[in-house]
Amino acid sequence: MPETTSRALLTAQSTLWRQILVHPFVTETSAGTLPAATFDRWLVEDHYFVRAFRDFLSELTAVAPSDEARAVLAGGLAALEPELALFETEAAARGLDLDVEPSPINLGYSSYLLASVRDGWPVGITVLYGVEKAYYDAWASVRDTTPAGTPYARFIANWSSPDFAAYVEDLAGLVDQLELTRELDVAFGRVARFEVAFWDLVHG
Ligand code: MP5
Repeated sequence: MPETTSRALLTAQSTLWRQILVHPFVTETSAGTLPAATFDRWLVEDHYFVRAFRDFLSELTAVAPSDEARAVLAGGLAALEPELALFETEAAARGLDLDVEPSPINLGYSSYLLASVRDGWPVGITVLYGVEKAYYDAWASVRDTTPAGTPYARFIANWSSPDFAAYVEDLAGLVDQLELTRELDVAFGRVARFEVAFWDLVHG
């Protein structure tokens, strides 16, 4: 069977991808041992990221080449409303102010999402696939070993559910319609580096 474009992108980033899966932020969130202040830092930073990501999805939808692609992206956009509500409920329960200036890494990553759309659909959908695949792979890797009643369970469930898995597979299907180019490899590598840097930043 010939290698698909999505597989080839992942294979090229296998070292960074492994770091994403075994990052202490992920393992400690799963074990429930992540310090509350670290989770709080992540929650506030990621809330900013997800809002920028919503703008990115809207802009990417505007350049999508087919009804099929627009339908997949519409599903992703719809899922962001309950997700942002989860962030806001949790922030209120923890007494966190969400209206704070994001870190430079977060600003860089969020700005890169938006900038990638200017490079056209192939780069934009590759970036989208990377962002979602990173979260799916990380949280699915701990889904089955996370103890019941862990304080962060709803967040882990959000990105490791069967629905999210199907969405990420649909994104892979859109990427697989593209021919692999150096430009796509570079974009996917940037996403992998930003993901590790984001967790390094909040984990400290
Ligand atoms: C995601 C995220 C997943 N929330 N934060 C980072 C830093 N990377 C990926 O994206 P979404 O929009 O929450 O599914």
